[in-house]
Amino acid sequence: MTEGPVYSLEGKKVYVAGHRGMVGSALMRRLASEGCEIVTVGREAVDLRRQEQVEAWMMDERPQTVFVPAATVGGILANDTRPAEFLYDNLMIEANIIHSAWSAGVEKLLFLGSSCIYPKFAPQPLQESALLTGPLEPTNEWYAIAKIAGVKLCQAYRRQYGCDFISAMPTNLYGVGDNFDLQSSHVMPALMAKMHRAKLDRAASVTIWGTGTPRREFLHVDDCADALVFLMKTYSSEEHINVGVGEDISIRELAELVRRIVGFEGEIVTDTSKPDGTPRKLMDVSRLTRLGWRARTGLEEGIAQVYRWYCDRQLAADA
Ligand code: GFB
Repeated sequence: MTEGPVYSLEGKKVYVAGHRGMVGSALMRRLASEGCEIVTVGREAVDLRRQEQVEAWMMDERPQTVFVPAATVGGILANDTRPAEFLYDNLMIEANIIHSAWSAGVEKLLFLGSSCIYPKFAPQPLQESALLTGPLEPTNEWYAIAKIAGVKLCQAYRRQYGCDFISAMPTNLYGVGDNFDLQSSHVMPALMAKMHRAKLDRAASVTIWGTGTPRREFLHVDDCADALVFLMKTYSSEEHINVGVGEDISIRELAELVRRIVGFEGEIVTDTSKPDGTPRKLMDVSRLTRLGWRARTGLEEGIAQVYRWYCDRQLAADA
């Protein structure tokens, strides 16, 4: 593990792949103060699943630095019901970007995975060394397999070609720009949208999926973007590194917290016909902490900030 500021972004041409997504847009905001030139390309011009389009664009633009938050993502139900998309899209996106980054002589690349790469029953908190030590959670094994392949691609290009390609594994993320569609979203935006609607409708209850007992860790996307820039500058190693807060909460507790912030006064009921997924996904963030980074946004403060943004967006949409 390399420590200390070894890679400067100043004056660099930096490609953010997936700049319109929640993490990509947070990275764009965070990189604005780094003195670099940011380059992006929309899906209408380059489909990241198409090898020749990605290679042609990369050879033409020749960025020096690449962040790879681009991915097909979604919550537990989307992962469980769209396995082909989660596996194919993510394998293609990462293979195309990583291979063409090597061909175009990119100096440094950071690939983004997810805490679901770890085995379903890995010891908690999840250490980086738990990777590939047991079976995966079935609802998201397609996404997990693709993301594990991404980690391995970075390692392979590092070993064979000496590329400075690294991987970061963030925990569950939330923030402005999230997906609030109830079928495909993650739990945080789903709870916010459901509670908000129920408050307006003066509904008696809101239904949450599963038993409410699984535990999850939530990191604000602006903290995540800050960690990714920090790692780009200071981290250079074959081993992937966890990014999180190191604290978790049950889904039932989260629902109660969101209910309070939104101001919904009805009941919370559970729908146990829906999957729980992994019982617990708490990250061991001691390697990142030792490097000198820690999250700044408290959970309550973060949810309140996102809820204000959500309300403003709803008002604008209704106007
Ligand atoms: O956020 P989530 O969809 O993803 O669900 P995972 C987390 C927990 O919240 C599960 C429960 O136990 C859900 O059953 N939950 C309760 C809900 N109510 C709801 C709801 O209305 N909507 C949703 N979506 N969940 C995903 C993976 O797993 O997390 C991905 O499938 C990825 O691969 C991502 O890793 C970060 O944490 O279970």
